[in-house]
Amino acid sequence: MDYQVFLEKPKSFYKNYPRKDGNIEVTHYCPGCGHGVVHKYIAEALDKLGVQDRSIIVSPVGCSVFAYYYFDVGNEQAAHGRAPALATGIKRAQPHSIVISYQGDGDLAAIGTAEIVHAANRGENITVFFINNAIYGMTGGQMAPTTLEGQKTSTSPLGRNPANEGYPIRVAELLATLKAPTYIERVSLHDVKHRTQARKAIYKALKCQVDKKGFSLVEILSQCPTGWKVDAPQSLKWIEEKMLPYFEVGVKRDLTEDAKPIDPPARIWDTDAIIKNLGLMELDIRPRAARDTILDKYRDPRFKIAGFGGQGVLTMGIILAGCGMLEDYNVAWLPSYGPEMRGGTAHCHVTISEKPIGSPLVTNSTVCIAMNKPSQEKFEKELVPGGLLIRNSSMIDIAPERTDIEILSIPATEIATDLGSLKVQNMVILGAYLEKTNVIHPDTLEMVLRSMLKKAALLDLNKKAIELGREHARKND
Ligand SMILES: Cc1ncc(C[n+]2csc(CCOP(=O)(O)OP(=O)(O)O)c2C)c(N)n1
Ligand code: SF4
Repeated sequence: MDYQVFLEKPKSFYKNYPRKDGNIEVTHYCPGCGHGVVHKYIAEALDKLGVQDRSIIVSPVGCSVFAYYYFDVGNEQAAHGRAPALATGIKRAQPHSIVISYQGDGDLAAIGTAEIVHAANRGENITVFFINNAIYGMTGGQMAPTTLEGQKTSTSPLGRNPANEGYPIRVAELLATLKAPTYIERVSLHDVKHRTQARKAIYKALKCQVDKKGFSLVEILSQCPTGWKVDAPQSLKWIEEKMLPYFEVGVKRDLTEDAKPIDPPARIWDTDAIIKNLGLMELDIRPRAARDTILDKYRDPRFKIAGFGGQGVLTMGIILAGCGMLEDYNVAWLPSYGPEMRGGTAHCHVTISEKPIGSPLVTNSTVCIAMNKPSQEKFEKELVPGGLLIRNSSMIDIAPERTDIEILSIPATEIATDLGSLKVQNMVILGAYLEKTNVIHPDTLEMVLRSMLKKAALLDLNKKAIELGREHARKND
């Protein structure tokens, strides 16, 4: 007998969920939880729109953090509340991708209030699914910004009192007051009729993004039987009786018909325009180090630059990143602040690469610049074999331990002192590095310095320091 399958799992789900050994067919959600229903509607919509292979879901912090075990699409997991910011970055870097920010009410409306408001206000072409279950589910039922007046939670044991905790926030209405969003609707999961509408809204929000029409958000009133301490059927009644009167379902904003599809500009940052703005037009053609002359071992450098606060290590990182940017490399600069502002140690991570950069964090550096002894002790060991250690020998009285790396010692503090300013010890080192590796064209460095240093005397001093660094590297090579 021939069978025809009418009900099947959406293709945008994995066939099995091997999150844990044993039951590979079910999710980790509590019985009766609304998250699973919403997941299903999203997966169905992705199938229907034919965008599974270019979709990326940003998981939040909350019960739905494990979305990556279920959806067979790309995934990034954001820090608490930051999903719209991460989604923005992904969408801008990969405009063709379909990016979903999936968030609970603790995540979106408490710790992440700023991120969602600004993503909506910028009209990012992303889709947000906002699960409003009036509580923090994952952490055991604390009060959320959407907790109802009088609702008892573990942190409002006498019931939410607006005089103490404010009123429940109506996120859909709040965001609908902004000018930029295209589509915002609130739906509910409490009965079949409302679930049908939820399914449609989820599809429509995703279609809005596929059609490049801008920011869309669906707020979903979703049951959390565990947090509400009721059983599954009672949780549906709870939505109907308690939530619906305050959180009115319906469309809050819909410009999907009128909105014109927006194609993102090919480049978000127009470096040529920036150069003009900085008054550097006379160098019309951006210089580039002749890339084919750079030795393979110096290509795509990943730096750890470290020293005392005041030795200019963060500035050195910014200058290097700025140079890389002007030469059309991908760049990342990640400072590590701390008590260094008052004279402790400081360091930064810098990557300059022809390839896309997965993370700004540098763990296996190819270049370590140590401006003082603790920096050499700490970061020398992170260098890859064959990596380059540049050490400020004025401040480091111990020899490097590694024998499998290249070492360039330079008395940068002494040279800078002789020049009359301790402040340029970083420039001495920078000059030495660039002379040795030829990664950045000298004219590029000058352009960056001129954009940062407006006083001619200061520019001259820095240029002299760089030249002395170069000279030292030439003599000691
Ligand atoms: C920075 C940070 N603060 C707090 C937490 C603890 N935490 C984990 S989940 C969560 C709340 C999640 O609630 P909600 O967003 O409503 O999602 P639900 O679990 O209800 O789906 C909190 C506060 C955390 N992981 N990280
Ligand atoms: S705690 Fe609530 S939101 Fe979390 S999985 Fe259980 S029912 Fe769902």
